[in-house]
Amino acid sequence: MSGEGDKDVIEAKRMKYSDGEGSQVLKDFSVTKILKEDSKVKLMAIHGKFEGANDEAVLLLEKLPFAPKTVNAMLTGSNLHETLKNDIYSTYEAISPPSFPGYKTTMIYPATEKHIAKYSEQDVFVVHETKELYSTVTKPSLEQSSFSLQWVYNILEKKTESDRIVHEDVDPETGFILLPDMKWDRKDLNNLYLVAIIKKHGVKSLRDLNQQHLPLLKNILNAGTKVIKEKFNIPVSKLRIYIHYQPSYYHLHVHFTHVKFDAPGSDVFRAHLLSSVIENIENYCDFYENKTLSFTLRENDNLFKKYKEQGYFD
Ligand code: M7G
Repeated sequence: MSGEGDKDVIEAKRMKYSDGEGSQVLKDFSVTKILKEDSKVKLMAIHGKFEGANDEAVLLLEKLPFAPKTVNAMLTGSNLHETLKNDIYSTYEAISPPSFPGYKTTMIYPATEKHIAKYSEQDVFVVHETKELYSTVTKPSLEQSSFSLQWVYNILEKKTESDRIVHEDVDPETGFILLPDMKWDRKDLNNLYLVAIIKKHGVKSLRDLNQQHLPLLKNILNAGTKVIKEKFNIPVSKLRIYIHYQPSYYHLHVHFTHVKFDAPGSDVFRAHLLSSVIENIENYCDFYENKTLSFTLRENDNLFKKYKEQGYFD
């Protein structure tokens, strides 16, 4: 929880951040712990603090992809330090000019214990959630503790990110807002990542979906793919369109990613193709009420603790 005294500091950080003063924001940041390091996707998650504030922060650092249009200018402006030379082979450590993309930073501030856990390296366990386990373990646990949906409501109420909206359908039952996901740099189309957030409140996840949601799901699929073709010239044959189960945020949303982008959470334990979801419900209206759904949990997840208390992993 934020102490009263932190409020001004937090607000100042927020303002600085949204003003685009990126380089200034991290000046008084200090690292408490490296939560996760992934050399394959070049990502690091850091737990840290700002000088003079009691609140915790989580910072995600991600190396950005090279931009084909500017690669030549980047190379000619770089400083190279030779690290190996052998016959025709040589390697260098390169320092690119300041104007070229270095890394992308995502800041979560103030971060809760759950955010710190979400981005920490942890042991992973598989759960096969039956209909009964959902109602006795998962559902009560979600009601007790899940991530705040404030950012979702801010988008739906046009308080934030409204200038980024790619498409909006205002229908209260079948409507949604399509906009860039926080994970996308909004530059490289090969990494395109949009998220469709439904207007209707109260649909928590895949588990809640039945035939009454078919018009909504079909609308997201059809209108979403149409607008992505029009605005980004990416055809449906290049899109991976899916719903996460379990999601982090329990207000139904659909992920649209470029098929070339190996998006986190696009594996069999998490991603359910929207087209298959629609077909399953068309075939069996209560498919997701009855289906055993498999997913992974990490040892610091609240849900993992609930399953453990029930003796699920014994
Ligand atoms: P999820 O399946 O609930 O959780 O997806 P995950 O984060 O574990 O994948 C939520 C999606 O919303 C993710 O792809 C997030 O990157 C994205 N997202 C989260 N937040 C807090 C924001 C935000 O503030 N703005 C936008 N545009 N996207 C967000």
